[in-house]
Amino acid sequence: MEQQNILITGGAGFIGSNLANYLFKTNNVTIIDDLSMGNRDNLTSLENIEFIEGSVTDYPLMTKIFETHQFDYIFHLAAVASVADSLVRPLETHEVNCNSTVCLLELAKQTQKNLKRIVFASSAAIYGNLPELPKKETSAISPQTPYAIDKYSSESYLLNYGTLCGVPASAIRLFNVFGPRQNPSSPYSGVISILIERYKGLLDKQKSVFTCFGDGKQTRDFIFIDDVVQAMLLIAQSKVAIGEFYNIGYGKETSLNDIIAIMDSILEVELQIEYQEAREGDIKYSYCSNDKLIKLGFKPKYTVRSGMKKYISYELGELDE
Ligand code: UD2
Repeated sequence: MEQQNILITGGAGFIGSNLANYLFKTNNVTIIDDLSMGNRDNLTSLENIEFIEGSVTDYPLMTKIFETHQFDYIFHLAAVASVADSLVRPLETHEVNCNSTVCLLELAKQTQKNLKRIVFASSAAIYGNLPELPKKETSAISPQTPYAIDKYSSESYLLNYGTLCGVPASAIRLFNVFGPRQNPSSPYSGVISILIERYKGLLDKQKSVFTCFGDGKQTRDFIFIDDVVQAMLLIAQSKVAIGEFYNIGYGKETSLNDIIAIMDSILEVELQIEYQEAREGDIKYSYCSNDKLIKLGFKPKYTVRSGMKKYISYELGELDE
């Protein structure tokens, strides 16, 4: 992508900052982030980056941004990413996870003359707990939490209403993304970011125990962030992806026990595990078919293991990014 004007909402967060760090070298990037989960330090440089601290729910601010910029691409990644949070404070999370999308669409319709694509980050959560595996884009939808309902609702606004009002849009349904800059601070943070913290403790010779909810046999479609960034750019630039949604995963299931075995073997240690009751509402098995994405031209560069190696070496300071 050469010299485009790009807006990334949630650009200081895990996925947004990795995207921004890739794009800023050859593009002008505008970021809006309220720093609720993200961190300015996630951005490797502020060159070519305009950083606006604020919320996507601040409609006067969003209006000002849209009236003073012309974007080629918008990546709408800002979200309250915690399912648990959406159960505790559904009105607030609905504002961020759904209403902001309607606002962006309206503003794009009214002000953006050059817009080539808006890409929205939806979630595997919308498939819910139905037994069909792997999840295909044509699989039944069963959103069961405010978080999942909002993600599906946003997706529907984007692809249907977006098409109606002439805003070119695509949605991505993210499975379990891992990699540098994922915030491990909440119990509902990505499990691999929590595991990394436990391994750091172990390597620092502290007492370090990982709490595994359930028997560890639950599976997920873990995908390394660098491949997710490439998938997002591919979708954003593919004309056939307008009005479409894509699963983002490797199409492989890996159990939590296997993830721990991979990390143990890379680090040549043995992490202590304490098994507890499975979390209420936890999905046992989840993985996707990524055939639609592959057909679009997606060529993953990593596997779970090689992505994990890169992540571990980044976290332990051996890899300069
Ligand atoms: C993912 C998404 C979530 C939502 C959900 C929909 C992430 C980080 N979360 O949740 O936003 O879209 O999918 O289904 O991508 N676990 C432990 N110990 C821990 C933490 C987690 O055993 O300290 C288990 C957890 O119970 C689960 C597995 O690890 O069985 C993966 O947990 P997760 O929170 O990383 O991801 P997931 O798929 O539950």
